[in-house]
Parts: sequence; structure tokens; C-alpha cells
Amino acid sequence: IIRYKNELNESVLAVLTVENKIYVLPQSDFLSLVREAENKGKTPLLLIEEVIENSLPMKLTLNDLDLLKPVDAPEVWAAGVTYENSKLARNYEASQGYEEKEETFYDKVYNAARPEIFFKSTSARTVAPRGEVYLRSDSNWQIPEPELGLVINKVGKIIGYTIGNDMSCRDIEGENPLYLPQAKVWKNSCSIGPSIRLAETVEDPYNFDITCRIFRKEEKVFEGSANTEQLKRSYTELVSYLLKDNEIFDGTVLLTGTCIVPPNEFTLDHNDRIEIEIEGIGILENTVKKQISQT
Ligand code: DO4
Ligand code: MG
Repeated sequence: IIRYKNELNESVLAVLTVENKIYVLPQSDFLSLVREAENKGKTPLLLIEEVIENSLPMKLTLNDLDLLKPVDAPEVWAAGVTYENSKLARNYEASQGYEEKEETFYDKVYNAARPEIFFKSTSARTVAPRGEVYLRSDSNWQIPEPELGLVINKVGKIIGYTIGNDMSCRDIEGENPLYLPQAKVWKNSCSIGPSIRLAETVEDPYNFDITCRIFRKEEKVFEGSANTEQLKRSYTELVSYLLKDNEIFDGTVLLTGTCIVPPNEFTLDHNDRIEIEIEGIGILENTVKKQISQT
């Protein structure tokens, strides 16, 4: 499911099929599609199949469309240290300038029953596919974190999968874990999209290939891949901790953590282009910009 802005500046919901055909859907947004399906006792996929049977695909391709976020997620939450690679990277950050400790907070959380879950973004801070993600002016060590995102409803049902970019400052977090919110949340520090893959169409959500590429002046300066089979925790486990005594809204996105970390000497730069690809969901593309500091 994608959403784009038409020439009248209106938001349009559409479906992109595996044959790369795009059909406009009658619902105004993703949550309306899900609610209409529920009210009719059908699944979103059944409603979409009816549209495909009774209409013609658009002449335009995905590249021609001005993409919006596939869902206007009121909140984006994120899980951390859910892959061994992330634990190793966090330990490296935290060990800079300090004695190596035997067991760090990151080792503990990787093995603990309770996962790390943190508040990542609001709708206003989350940018659309092909949008600009910003650098923090007080960090010299910044990376994208390519993550599978769970699109959930208010009772925690996983209704779809998307791609998320959890922009992160390794130096700020490494200096002190209490700085986590500053290492993770600032203007344009998150992006989701380009599509939502309906959960009912995914045979095995623990077998998504994730690839991240970073380009500088059109030269590829980083590429890394992982698969969600490497995830330490289950999606239902992450969702259940997010929901504990919490109020969550329809269309919330929960990022499931990163397994791809660029080499330790790498940091993002102004005008870098980031691509995060998950097969069957698409390529989330963002350009990196230095923001003019307000302070
Ligand atoms: O511990 C900090 C956050 C880790 C994270 O964002 C991740 O593992 O993806
Ligand atoms: Mg992350």
C-alpha cells in the first residue's frame, strides 16, 4: 500500500502489485482501508482484490509519484539491541575512552526478558520516502539504522510491515546511555515507507532480507545486508512490551532494531543518499542534510 500527492495536492491511497502495477484505492488512507475491511468482515487484501478486478492500473510508475508516508503514524517507537550486531556496535561506542567493562548494559538488555523499547518519533518528525533526514549539529558520528517496522493497531495487532530509518548519533549515545533520547530524536530524524506490505500477504516475517546502501556524490560508500531471521526476539514479544500499561494508537509503527552497522570510522555527511531495501516492501530513500541550527 502506498500513498502519494496528486496534482491537486490531494493525498491518494494506492496499491502497488508484485507486477509493479499501481491501482488507485477508494479509501483516503491506510487506516480507513483497514477499518472498512473490519466493518465488512473482510480483510484489506480482499477489498483490494475487488478494486484490482474492477479497475485499470495507472499509467504512471512509482518513480513518477510524489510519495507520502504510507501511514501517518502518530508515534514511532523503536526496539534496540535486538540483533547481536547492534549489541557489539553499542559496546564499541560505549567503550570509547573508558575501560572495557565485563558486562555492559547492552549485554544485559540483549539477554534480559524485558527488551529495550524507546520513543523514537512523532508524526511531525517523521519524513516521507525521498524526504530529507537531518544531521545533528552536536554530533560527529551519525548513521542510519535500517529497520523493519511493524505497523500495528491500538490493540497491538500487526497489520503490516514497512521500512524505517532510525537515524542515530553514536557518539552521543556512547558517551552516556542516559543521552539516548538526544541520540535518537531531533527534527527529521526518522523516515518510514515507501509502502506497507499487508501482514496477511507475508508468509514468513522472519525471513525479510534487508540491505542498506549509502551513496556520496553518487559513489557507493557503504553497503550491508542482514535478514530478520537474525532477530533475537519475536515481534509479538516486542509489541507486548510496548503495550504494557500503555496507550497506543492505530497506525503506530514499532521499529524492530538494526542489524546493519556501517564501519566504526563511518559517519554520514551532508547530501549523502541512503537507500534501505526490504524485498517485497520496496526501497526507502532519503537524502541527508545539515540543518541550520536554531540555537
Ligand atoms: O541502545 C540503543 C538503541 C539501539 C538501536 O536503536 C538498535 O539496536 O536498533
Ligand atoms: Mg535502531
